[in-house]
Amino acid sequence: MSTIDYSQKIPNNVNLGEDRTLQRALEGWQPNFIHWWDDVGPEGSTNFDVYLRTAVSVDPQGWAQFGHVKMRDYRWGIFLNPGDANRQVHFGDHKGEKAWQDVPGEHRANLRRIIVTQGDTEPASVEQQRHLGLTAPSMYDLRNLFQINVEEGRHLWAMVYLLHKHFGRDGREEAEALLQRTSGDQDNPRILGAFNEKTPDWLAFFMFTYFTDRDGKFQLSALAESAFDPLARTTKFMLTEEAHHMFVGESGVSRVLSRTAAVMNELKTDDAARVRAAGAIDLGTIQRYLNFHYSVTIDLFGADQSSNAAIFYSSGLKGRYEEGKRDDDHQLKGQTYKVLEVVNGQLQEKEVPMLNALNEVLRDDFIKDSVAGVNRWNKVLEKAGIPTRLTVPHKAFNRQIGALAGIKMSPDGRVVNEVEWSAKKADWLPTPEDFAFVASLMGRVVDPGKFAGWIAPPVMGINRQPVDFDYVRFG
Ligand code: BYC
Ligand code: FE
Ligand code: FE
Repeated sequence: MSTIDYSQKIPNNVNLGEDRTLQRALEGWQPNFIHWWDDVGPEGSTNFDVYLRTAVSVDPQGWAQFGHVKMRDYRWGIFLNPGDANRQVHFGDHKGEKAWQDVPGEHRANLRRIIVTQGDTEPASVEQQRHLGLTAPSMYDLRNLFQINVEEGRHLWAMVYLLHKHFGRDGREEAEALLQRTSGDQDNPRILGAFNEKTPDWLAFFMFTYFTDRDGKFQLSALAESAFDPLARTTKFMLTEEAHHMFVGESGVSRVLSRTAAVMNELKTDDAARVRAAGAIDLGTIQRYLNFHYSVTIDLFGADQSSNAAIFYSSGLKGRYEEGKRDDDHQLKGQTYKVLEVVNGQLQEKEVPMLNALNEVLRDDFIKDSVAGVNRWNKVLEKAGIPTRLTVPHKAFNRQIGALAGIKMSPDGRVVNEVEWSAKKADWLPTPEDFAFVASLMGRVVDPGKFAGWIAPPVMGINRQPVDFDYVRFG
């Protein structure tokens, strides 16, 4: 198995030492990355020793090693899954041809754009989460936040490697620009909508890692099918790290629900004000956060009809989720798919060429996967004997991208008029008052084994360590 060379300035399994020019270019980018990390990375974390996993191999059996690491000294590196010399393009117009080790000239602009868009989300999420360490509900959660942050930093490295290695001068310029755009910045924002939103508190963080990191799972899976082999191999390895990010979100929301249910049972109430007064987050607020994060995340899949999506697929740049497991012709010409549109104030299905609807296909795969986890959250409520259930809102609710953008839609899928929208909006999306309440619960709890009152402890610690392990040592 290819182990990773940690003796190098930039740990890697791509024989970086053999390509001096590339190595020098990346070593030139490295201090800019560290500068960016110091500037907008996790606030105040520089001297913390954190129990982090670091990739030591790309072998799925045992790829990571755990130990206390100074945040600043985390070894961000470049790791590609092993290649297969006989790999073939398995979808689109080039199906059956040999997979590409270099970028074909005619696909260069599109590939660069995909890699830049992917790369842009990674530092964006670190920026969005930078203040959360100050209000961690426990040392365990603080460690998980930092783990995610360093790995999103590594995902940025993954894309920057591809830009530097395969796109020459404009690749290097794009790599610089990835450190210059800033989440939420007026003049130079991140590329995609969800990555310019705030992640103001830990409930938002758990929803983000459940829903938005799951967009990562689906987009990376689609890129892992790419005919451009280095992109496929890089994203495959990123996916091994992604599972933990979504776990943090799913288990985080479960633990919030578990605490809320306990308070509701203790007080024998479902009254939001009483639940809040007891220091737990009422189910209505949780549902509104869910509605928000779900809707901004499904926007990340792009317009429901997109000629870009058709080109990306036909030219082999980006496949479908689990392309290899599907039994159709993997070219999709002449096939159709149903998308939604509004005609005379009514939602209607419309059959369109499937190639143009591939953003919608991926969004629908994402939706299925998301709903499964929401059902697991509902099991927590069910077990506690609470009759309320969480639901994902209708696909057209609160959309900003594609044919459904700007439509006034209730979460249960009715087109509503302006008056009803204004009257009900505060029931459907988090209000300033919800944010203020959740913010009021955010204190810093960092003694080993202690947890804030609004969240239950996890069932297990990290890497079989006890829940009260000292995951973070404050220097
Ligand atoms: N916000 O034809 P369309 C992750 C733009 S998450 C703002 O549909 P296309 C992570 C679009 O760029 C995974 N703008 O575009 C998670 C286009 O702009 P131009 C991220 C948007 O190309 C958590 C225009 O609207 N990876 O890894 O078919 C933490 C027309 O749209 C948005 C990827 O996304 C939006 N939401 O599809 C850390 C993979 N949506 O050209 C990390 C790479 C669309 O008119 N990206 N626009 O100026 C892609 O595959 C595609 O670019 C998209 C868009 C699916 C995003
Ligand atoms: Fe990522
Ligand atoms: Fe992630």
